Amino acid sequence: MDDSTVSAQKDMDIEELFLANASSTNGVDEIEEFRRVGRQFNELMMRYSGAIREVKTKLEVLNDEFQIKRSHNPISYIKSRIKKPASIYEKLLRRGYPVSLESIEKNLHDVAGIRVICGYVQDIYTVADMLASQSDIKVLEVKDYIARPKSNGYRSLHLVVSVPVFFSDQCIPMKVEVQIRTIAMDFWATLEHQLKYKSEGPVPEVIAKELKDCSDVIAETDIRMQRLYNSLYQDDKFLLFDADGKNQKNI
Ligand code: 0O2
Repeated sequence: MDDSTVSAQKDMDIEELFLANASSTNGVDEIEEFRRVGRQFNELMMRYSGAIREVKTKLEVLNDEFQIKRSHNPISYIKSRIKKPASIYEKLLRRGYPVSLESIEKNLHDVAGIRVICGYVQDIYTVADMLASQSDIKVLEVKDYIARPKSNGYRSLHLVVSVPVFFSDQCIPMKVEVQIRTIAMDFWATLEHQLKYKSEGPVPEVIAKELKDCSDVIAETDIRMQRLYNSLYQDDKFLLFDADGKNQKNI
């Protein structure tokens, strides 16, 4: 299947998607089978949605506690989303994974996604540490695109965590990708994503360079804002991670 076929299917729901890709949809049994898969898919998405609520509540509680104890909210706001069926399908194909419910659970880490937007860079690591230290949270993966930004200038801290979600008859550990970034990093990533989406094919080199420059300016501004915060709240000294991920640069 080529990319144009995949994108033409963007707005279909998963049941339509499976039906559209059936080798034959004549048999009643086959249609019933796809309906069954569709129902199981919805159930799986419901479980991811439960996982998002669990992690979001944890973050909100931590933020409230921080406000009371430290008079500072590390979290400005939180966004969340369940990956759309067509994006799930597209990612499975792009990565060469089988298109099945088991494969979604096994191979995709970002079906349930939470984006945490913080004021300062230090807040990002504070929030990540507070979440990771909870006894029912298991950190499966950390990608620190702040210590090591992507070559295009993308900065953000990504955690893939597993959280137990309780249902009527069982407790299931579910994966959630938590992206934590400053307001400035989010501003850049949102606009970069839109520009990338608008440009058909790869972004022209001159635009890519301009985007990278903007990212560097934003990163420098984040550091200056952190310094301002530190100069007002002397006790909250912050060590910025260096390129090897070690705490070295005191800002
Ligand atoms: P959307 O629309 O956000 O869902 P993995 O999941 O570990 O197998 P992947 O998918 O490369 O591998 O994970 P990674 O590196 O953690 O990045 C996944 C998500 O981070 C993306 O999701 C984006 O949300 C964000 N991201 C990563 N790189 C960039 C970037 O260069 N620019 C912007 N704007 N966002 C980025 P999706 O699935 O691409 O999209």
